[in-house]
Amino acid sequence: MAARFNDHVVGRLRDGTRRGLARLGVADADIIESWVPGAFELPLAAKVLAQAGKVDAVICLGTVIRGDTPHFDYVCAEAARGIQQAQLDTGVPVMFGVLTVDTEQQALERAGEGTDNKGDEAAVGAVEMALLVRCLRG
Ligand code: INI
Repeated sequence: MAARFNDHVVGRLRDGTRRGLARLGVADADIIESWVPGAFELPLAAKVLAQAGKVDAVICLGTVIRGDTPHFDYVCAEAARGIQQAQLDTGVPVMFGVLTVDTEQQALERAGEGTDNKGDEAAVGAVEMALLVRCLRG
């Protein structure tokens, strides 16, 4: 689940996520990619997808860059809170692959071409948590 706001960065997070999933053996055909307007909308879309019962994990990607107003704080806080709530409510792991940064430069540094990419980190976390949840359920 990816947020279009700052999509020049989020596209790089998406690419990092796909590289990470491919490295871990996840087939392209097993990935559902959907977009929402901004990070604020990630929790609802993640929860609906998780509730549909078709996925082992959800990866939320977004980039929130601090501006001159408190808007940043509201978007970050609600994205983080809602994403955590989505995984607790559904029992499906939901990864927080959302950059919360002061500058675009900081965002780009965390959306690199290798494993220096928050999307890659989220991919690794999603596979680990999906396997763990499956194992714990027996
Ligand atoms: N959404 C983001 O994903 N990143 C941002 O940096 C951002 N800023 O700066 O405003 C942002 N705002 C939009 C927000 O996520 C919602 O889409 C919007 O408020 C409509 O609900």
